[in-house]
Amino acid sequence: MRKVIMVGHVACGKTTLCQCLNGMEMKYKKTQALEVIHKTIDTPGEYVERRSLFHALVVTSVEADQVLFVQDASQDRFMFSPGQASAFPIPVAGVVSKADMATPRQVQDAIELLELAGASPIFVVSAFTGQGIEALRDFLEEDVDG
Ligand SMILES: Nc1nc2c(ncn2[C@@H]2O[C@H](COP(=O)(O)OP(=O)(O)OP(=O)(O)O)[C@@H](O)[C@H]2O)c(=O)[nH]1
Ligand SMILES: [Mg+2]
Repeated sequence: MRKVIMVGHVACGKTTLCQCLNGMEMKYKKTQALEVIHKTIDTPGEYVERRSLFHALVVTSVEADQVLFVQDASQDRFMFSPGQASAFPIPVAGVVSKADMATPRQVQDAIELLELAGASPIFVVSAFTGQGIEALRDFLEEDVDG
C-alpha cells in the first residue's frame, strides 16, 4: 500500500479510516500529534484548522506517497481552500467520509469542494458500513508510478 498522509478537519474520521484501511479494530482516540499507524501517517485535525500548523503537514508529506484530503460529508464546515492541493509536493486524492450519515446533496457538495481544492480522484466512503473502502484500498494498492 502507498504510504498515505491523512489531512482533514477535527473529527472528520481520519484515525477511524486509518484503522479501517489497516484492518485494525476501530476505536476512538483523539489524535494529539503526528502519528504513524502502519503505512499511514495520521495527523491531528488542528493542523489543517490552524494556518500556523499547516506547513508541518506539507513538510511531513515528503515522507509519504499520497495525501488524502478527508472531508466529513455530514458537516457543512469545510476547511480546504481552492487549489490547496498544489501546496503539497506529492499527489492529493480526496475522501468524502461518513457517507452513512449524510444526504446525497451533502455528499455531492463535499465532492465538489474537494475537487475545487484540487484533490483527484475522489472516493465516497463510510468506515462504519464499509462503503467505498474497497475502491479506496485498490487505489492505494496501485503502483506509485502508475
Ligand atoms: N457514522 C460514522 N461515524 C464515523 C465514521 N468514521 C468516523 N466516525 C466517528 O467520527 C468521530 C471522529 O472520528 P476520528 O476518526 O477520531 O476523527 P479524526 O479525523 O481522527 O479526528 P482528530 O484526531 O481530532 O483530528 C468518532 O466518533 C468516530 O467514531 C463513519 O464512517 N461513519
Ligand atoms: Mg484522529
